[in-house]
Parts: sequence; C-alpha cells; structure tokens
Amino acid sequence: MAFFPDVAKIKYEGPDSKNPLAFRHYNPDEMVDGKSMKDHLRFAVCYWHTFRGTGSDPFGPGCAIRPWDDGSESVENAVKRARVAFEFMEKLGCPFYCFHDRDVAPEGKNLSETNKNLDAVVKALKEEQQRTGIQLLWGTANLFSNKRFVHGASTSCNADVFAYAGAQVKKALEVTKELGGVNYVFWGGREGYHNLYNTDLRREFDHLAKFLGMACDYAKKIGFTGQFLIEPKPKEPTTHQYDSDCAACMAFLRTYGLEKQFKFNVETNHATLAGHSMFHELTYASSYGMLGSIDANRGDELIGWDTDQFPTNLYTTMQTMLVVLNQGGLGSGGLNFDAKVRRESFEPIDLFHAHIGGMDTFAHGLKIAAAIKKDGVLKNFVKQRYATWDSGVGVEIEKGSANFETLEKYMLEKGEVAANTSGRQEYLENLVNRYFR
Ligand code: XUL
Ligand code: CO
Repeated sequence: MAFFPDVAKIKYEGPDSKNPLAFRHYNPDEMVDGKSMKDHLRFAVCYWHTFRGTGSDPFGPGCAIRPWDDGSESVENAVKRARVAFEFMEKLGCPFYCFHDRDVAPEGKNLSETNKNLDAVVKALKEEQQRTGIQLLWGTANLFSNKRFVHGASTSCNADVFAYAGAQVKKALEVTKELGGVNYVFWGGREGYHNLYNTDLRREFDHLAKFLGMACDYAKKIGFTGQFLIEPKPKEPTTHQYDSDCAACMAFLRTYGLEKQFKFNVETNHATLAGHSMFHELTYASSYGMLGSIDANRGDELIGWDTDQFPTNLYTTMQTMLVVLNQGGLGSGGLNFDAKVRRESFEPIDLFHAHIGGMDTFAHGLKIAAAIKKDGVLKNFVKQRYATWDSGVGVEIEKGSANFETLEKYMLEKGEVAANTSGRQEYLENLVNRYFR
C-alpha cells in the first residue's frame, strides 16, 4: 500500500535542478574525500518529530494532516505508522532512523503490557528493516513524558521512579539490540532542577551516575556492543539540565569514571541554547575523542528555545562536516534530523521538502568542507600560528622539562618576547567564503 502515492523515489538531479522533490547536492554514491556521501553523512529520520509530531504548541492542538493515522493509541495504528515511516524513508533514500520506545508503541496499563505493545511493533519494525535495508542508528527511552517522571527519572526524589526508569531502559536496550541498533542515546529528559530550595544536587548527580553505570553493566551482560551516547542540553524542560554542555558532561563522566563508555551526541540547537556555536561544541567533543554522533537541526536566532528546525544554514553544515572530516568520520554515529516541520507546514509533502533540504544542505556543506580540508588552508594557518611551540622553549614547556625557574632564566636572557603576529580573522573569513559556490 502506498501512503505517499504522489511521490516517487527522490533522485539526485544536480545543482541546477528546480524540482523541489529532487536532490541538488546529495548524490549518495558520489565520492568525496575518499568516501561516498552516503557513508560520510549517515542520515537518519527521527521518528518522534516526523511520525509523532502533530504541530501542537502551547497555544493550540495539532493540525498536521496525516491521513494514515487514526489518532488512536492502539498497537494497530502504531504498526501502520511503522509501515508509513518505512515507505517515507525508502522514497527519501535515508539509510537510518532513530526512535524512543514510546514513539513507536503505546503505553499499556502497566509495565508488562507496555513491554508487550513494544514487542508487537518491534516485530513490524524488524520486518520493515529487512524489507528495505534501512537500519537503526540509535534507540533511546522516553523517560520524560509520562507523569511519573515529573521530578525526573534517575534523578527523581522518588526511588521508585529510578527503579521504573531502570526497567524501562533495560527493555529499550534489549529492543535496540534486537533491531541491530548501532548506538544508544541518553538525553537528559527531566534530569535537572528548577529550584535549589527543594533539590539535593549532589545526590541527584550521584544517582544519574549510578543509573548510567547500571546501563553499561546491562549492555555488557546482553552483549549490546553499540556506542553509548550522552546528548547535552543546557535547559528545557528544566531550568538547569545536568548534562548542560559537552564540557560539563565531560567533567561529570570523568568524576564518576564513566568517560571510556560514552561519547557525545551533539545537537545544533542544544549547542546554541548553551550559548555556544555548534562549531565550538563539536570541536570541543572531537578534540577529546568524544564526538560520536550528531542531532542535525537548527534553532532560530531570534527565539530562545529549542525550535528544532531543519538545518538550512550552509555555514553551520560546512563547519560541522569540517570537524567530522578532520576526525576521520563519525564511526557508528550519523546525522539524525532531530527536527520538525513548522506547525503551518501541515501537509505530508512538507515532510519531504524538509528532509530533502536538510540532506542537501549537509551534502553541500560536506563538499565545501572537503575542498577546504584538501587545500589545507585553515590547518596550515593554525600550524603556522603555533609555530613557536614546535621548537625551543615551546617544546620544553609541552614536554614538561620547563618550570618557572627555567622560564625566568630564559626570559632574563632574552629580555622580551618574540614579536606577535596577526590572527588574520577577516582574511580567513574571506578565504572560507571563496569556497562557497
Ligand atoms: C530533546 C531532544 C531529544 C533527544 C532524544 O531536546 O533532542 O529528542 O534527541 O531523546
Ligand atoms: Co536531540
């Protein structure tokens, strides 16, 4: 059965195409920097926005037209939605998808009925994966929507809630393994606080660490070998999310000895909410070997919340892909479109336009980043800028053979520092602009 009868498989038609249902840059088999675009980009459709998004906002209910969805919380409706999702992804040519347990299957009366519902839909997802070859980039658990998680999940003041969350993640890990998921994501949900008058911050951090440790133990026990990813976000829903940015997550993981088991899933809109550029968050994570995957979206420069828009900013996608290329790829990670169409874009076809645009902006950004990397212009500049560290006193400091006394002796003899040189920011910005064609 065709749920998108008017849409054929989306094809690459080249930069001059005016067809809104064609790619202008994403050409999956085209080789860039020694690898196909498909393998560089590893695009994933996100189930929650694309197949559960209704367009509701705090001022009005959903208005999205989704003819296949009867609006019920039945397993039949959930299975049908799974068939729709795979037709969509197949036509789009998107090789991966991501989901939360509760996106794909409805909750039942109790945990055991909920788990049964999940199993029924997972069966359909598995059939569809086998039919299409589309793979699971990552699974995760929704530990924030149900009212039991009002105070958080692993950081709840209620120990029973920690226990429920543990049982839920146990099942989500089993299902992710069953579907061959290559990563598993922990986004903080309601793990954070609104007010310190009622919060034992240190105890909550300890509990979060315990929870993640239990997840590592269980993954090992069942032989789940996918990469664990933490997704930083500074605020929303809580005023202060514990996993606020990559640096805070790094400090947390190291404090509790968990840094070897996790990498980061860095999201563009979360980076900007944290007051950083995406380029900063990616560079920080990558510098420490912690960049595992990306939630590809964008915020709005004028709005201070998580608008989760589709990525259409070529500068950001170029910078993102430059970091990815410089670290030799994302490994098992990929680019998940954690993005939703605007409420006003309520027709099914808008879902195609949104994803095609996101994929094209990343493919275009990848080509520009590859050209910049090939010419080595930024790398060479940075190398040159730090040249004083490659000989003499610089080497002594870096290798640890200098101390304040040797430095004093050196400087007393020399009298003054070697001349500083310009940082040439404007020259470099102009240089980068030359690659945008
Ligand atoms: C929330 C967010 C989540 C995670 C998965 O801001 O980004 O959808 O990506 O839980
Ligand atoms: Co996300």
